[in-house]
Amino acid sequence: MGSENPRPPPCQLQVHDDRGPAYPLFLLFQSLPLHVLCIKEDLLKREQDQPTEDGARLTSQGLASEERRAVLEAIKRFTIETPSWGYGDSGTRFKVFHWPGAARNLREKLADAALVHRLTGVCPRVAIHIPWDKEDDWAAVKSYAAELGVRIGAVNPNLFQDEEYRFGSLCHPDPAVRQRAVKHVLECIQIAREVDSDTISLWLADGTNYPGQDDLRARKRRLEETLTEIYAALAPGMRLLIEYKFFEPAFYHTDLADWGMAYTLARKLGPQARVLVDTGHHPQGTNLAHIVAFLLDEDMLGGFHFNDRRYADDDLIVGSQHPFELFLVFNELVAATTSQSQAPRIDYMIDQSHNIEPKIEAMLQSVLHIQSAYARALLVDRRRLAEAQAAGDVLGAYRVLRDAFETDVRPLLAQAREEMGLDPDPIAAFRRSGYAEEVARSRPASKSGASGYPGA
Ligand SMILES: [Mn+2]
Repeated sequence: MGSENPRPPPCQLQVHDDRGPAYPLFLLFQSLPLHVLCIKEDLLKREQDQPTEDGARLTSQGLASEERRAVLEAIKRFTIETPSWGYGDSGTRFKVFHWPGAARNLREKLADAALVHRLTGVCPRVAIHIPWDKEDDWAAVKSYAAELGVRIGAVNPNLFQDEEYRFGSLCHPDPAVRQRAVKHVLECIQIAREVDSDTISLWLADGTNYPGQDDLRARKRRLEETLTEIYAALAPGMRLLIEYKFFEPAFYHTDLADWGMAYTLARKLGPQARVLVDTGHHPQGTNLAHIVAFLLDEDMLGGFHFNDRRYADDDLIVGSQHPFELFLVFNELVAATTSQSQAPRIDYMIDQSHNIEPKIEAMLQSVLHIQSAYARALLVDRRRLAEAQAAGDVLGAYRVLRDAFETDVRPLLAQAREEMGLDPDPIAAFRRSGYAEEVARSRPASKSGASGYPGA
């Protein structure tokens, strides 16, 4: 049971269960009148500028206080799932650099993820990847995670690392290989049952490299067939999130290339299937906010894999390259979920690998950037926006969004953390904690491969 794992610092926060009623933050917003949702950022700015007298007056009376409280409560309830693979060494096909103290197995990954949760208060779930995180005793994993104050989130099957998958997995021309892939996903469903997870997050590396290599329609039909078999094995209430990507590792075509293909298959499968948007899986210039809005309106959005990118699937820190785009995605989420009577369940997950940067700090930075984007989206004055849109006021509408985006939400986020019994600055708290130094001492580097993701 990993006696080499450093003891985590004492837990200071109350772990809230976000698996109860789905997304209570949205329910909270639904219970408030629309004008309360339309936060006036000028009030918030005044409060930040004059944090003593004026701030006290604003927070102690009337609407401003009510608005601020709604935003604070929403921020506190918004949870983010972190990925086990983000805590271990990873790299490119050129080199995997070892980070001193990087987690070497699932238990160490869970310990690091639990620290991220203790510091932020909003990361109670950890996604796992099979077989990278494969263990013999899942009941023991479940209780170890619970001891640490976290639990297992989405189970991610791996359909790209076996020799047999050279020409694909669920779409492979050979039925025996397809059955092997189905069997692996069924094993993941079983693992999910054992760790009390209700989510299978499925990404396929399937595709071809050359025109004519395989029959595209035949591959589509094979995929429908194998996914149907998988869907039938889901436990009641379990979700199958279908993740698309337009290229890589295949370069001519990818069997699940875009949201429309994932949507079509999810629709055919049934209500337990939804689309997962990985923010790094689109061609340059794709409008992510539009895809999110469309899927939300069709109630087909099941979750996110957040990361940022500049050229390909770079898996960089969320919001580090295109913060305005991240804000616009959250703007659609807030807009859609506050106007619906039944809030959809959407899983907010990070999918990153950290090649040259410290793993835990990179994860914390991503969580903070997501919280900033969300908080800013909550500040959008939706009444003013609707008025500007109705009046054809192009730039007026744009400025409503821009005003919210440019609002400094750090004081709000700091207050939310303080109310949760947390340090207002999780990264500073992490740097002070000595955890990085401790794991660098107690986790010697493994001597295995020096290159090839995730071969560290
Ligand atoms: Mn992903």
